[in-house]
Amino acid sequence: MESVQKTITYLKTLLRNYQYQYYVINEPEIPDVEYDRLMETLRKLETENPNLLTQDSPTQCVGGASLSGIFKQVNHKIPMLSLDTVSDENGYLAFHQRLKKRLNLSRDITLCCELKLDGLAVSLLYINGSLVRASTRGDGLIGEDITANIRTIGIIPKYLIGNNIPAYLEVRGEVFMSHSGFKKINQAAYRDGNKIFSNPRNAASGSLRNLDPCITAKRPLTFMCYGLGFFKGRSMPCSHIACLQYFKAWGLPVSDYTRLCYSSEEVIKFYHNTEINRPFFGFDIDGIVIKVDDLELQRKIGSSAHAPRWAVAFKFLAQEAITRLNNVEFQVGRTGVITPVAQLEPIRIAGVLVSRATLHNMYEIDRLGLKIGDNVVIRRAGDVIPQIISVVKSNINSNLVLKSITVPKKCPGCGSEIKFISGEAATRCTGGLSCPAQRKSAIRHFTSRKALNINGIGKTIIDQLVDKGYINNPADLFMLTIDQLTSLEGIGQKSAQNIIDALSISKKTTFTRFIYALGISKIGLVTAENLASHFVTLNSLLSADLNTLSSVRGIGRAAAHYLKEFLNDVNNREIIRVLVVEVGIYW
Ligand code: I6G
Repeated sequence: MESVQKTITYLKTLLRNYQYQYYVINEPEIPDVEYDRLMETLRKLETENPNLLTQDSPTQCVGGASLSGIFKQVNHKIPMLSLDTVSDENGYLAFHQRLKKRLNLSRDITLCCELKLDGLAVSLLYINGSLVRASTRGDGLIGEDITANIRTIGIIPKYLIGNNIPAYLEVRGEVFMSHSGFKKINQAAYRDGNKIFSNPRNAASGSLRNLDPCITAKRPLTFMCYGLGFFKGRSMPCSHIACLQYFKAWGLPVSDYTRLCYSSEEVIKFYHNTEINRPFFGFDIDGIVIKVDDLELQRKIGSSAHAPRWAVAFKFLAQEAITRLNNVEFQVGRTGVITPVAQLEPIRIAGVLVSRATLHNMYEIDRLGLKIGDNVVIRRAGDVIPQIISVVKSNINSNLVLKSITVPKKCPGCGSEIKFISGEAATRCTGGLSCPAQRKSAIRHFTSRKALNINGIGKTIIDQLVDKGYINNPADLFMLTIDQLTSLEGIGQKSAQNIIDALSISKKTTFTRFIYALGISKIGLVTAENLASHFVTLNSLLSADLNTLSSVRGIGRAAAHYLKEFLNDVNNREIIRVLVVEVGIYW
């Protein structure tokens, strides 16, 4: 018992310190996954030993105290509570059961399901339709006055429009930053030597709790309403969803994704669908929020000191985990761009074993301050390639010697010179198609599923074919013989014939796939489709000038330039001729 008490005291001190770093000075020292893990451990110990639970425990507090003395204080007329969380279906079903028991209803309860945005909760006060004050949640009872900063966020109306607006209306919601906005401000910060933010949430928080509104104004912040606070002077509807609809009619931003559910099965379906859509929202969410929709029932159920009992946050499985960076390998892509790839101590994240992560470019390594041997936070979101989010600064294993990462001076594929392309923060091999690594990548791209979709020819086969000198470009694939294929490791007569057959089948394709398969810089499937429908024939594409190319939808100046350069190259034109005239690719 004594040792449990000691662990609880230790965890409380640790978590209070992290909460201060996170909520007050906005400089978290540990990643969110680590914080959540410690909080969960403390919560579990307190549940198992209820006599050791105290009101001042971090598990019982909403979060941040105020950055005292800097912003004016605001008393919340109705406390801005936190949310209880569940992290699996059983946890959710237990919440659902509790609701039914408390309400003693035989019919199903109508629930309102919303996205749980990963931002900062704020309260907006409108008096007679004008925005007069905005504040942070703070400790739930007292927040900070951030009106001047909130006024710089374009999407938040300074004046409400429409009818029946209560004279006094408090609206609550979340301020957050999109992935594209985050990327933009970090690129600018890197260029100007300013502070780099570790994630969109910190960027939003740092931008909002900033003493100079002119700085906030330059930050791409956005906002979404999630609920009603105190109001006076007019009645409001009696359901949560209707309140959100009123907000929308008054010009406030609300999510179109919100849905009503009428059973626990529907809620769980909504949860899984949202998880599938998660990588495509363009902003961070960490779960869904489920609320009893009827405001009268909400009042009946009530709240604890720190969270309403009528709502719960159903969090997604952690998509982040901590592991060690073992090495960084430099890969040469089909256009010669050299990309650092992290080799990791394999780790399971949301059920998938991850051993590699993209690092994009050297700027990313600099931004993260990454060294070989570091413990790093890895995020895996849906089908997207895993990414390194941050370095765990408090590396406990401190007797490990960390090694700096250096960009190779020559191309790792062919030894040619390397050129830095400043506009793209990329490093490129100058060897062109004489670089075997580029040739391999270009051929791999040509055979890939979205390109000519040639089954049975993977990376290892292409590597061997290039290394043996059997192929140098995509057109050579079609000249391969059974003897050449069976001379490769692991290829028998039958597999060789299957490859020949697959190559033959792939000759019938579409103009879009053909353009995409050429692997031109900045020409993805969508731009290839635009080019195909604009030019219709190969000859008109080949003879287009720079102005015509850049007039095509989705083709910017950089893409038009790469396209023209590619199509002007005599070697490329010859490969295209062989593919169409001699191999007989058609669409
Ligand atoms: O912090 C929150 C985020 C999102 C919330 C919330 C929410 O709904 C989508 N809803 C409530 C009721 C509370 N906090 C207290």
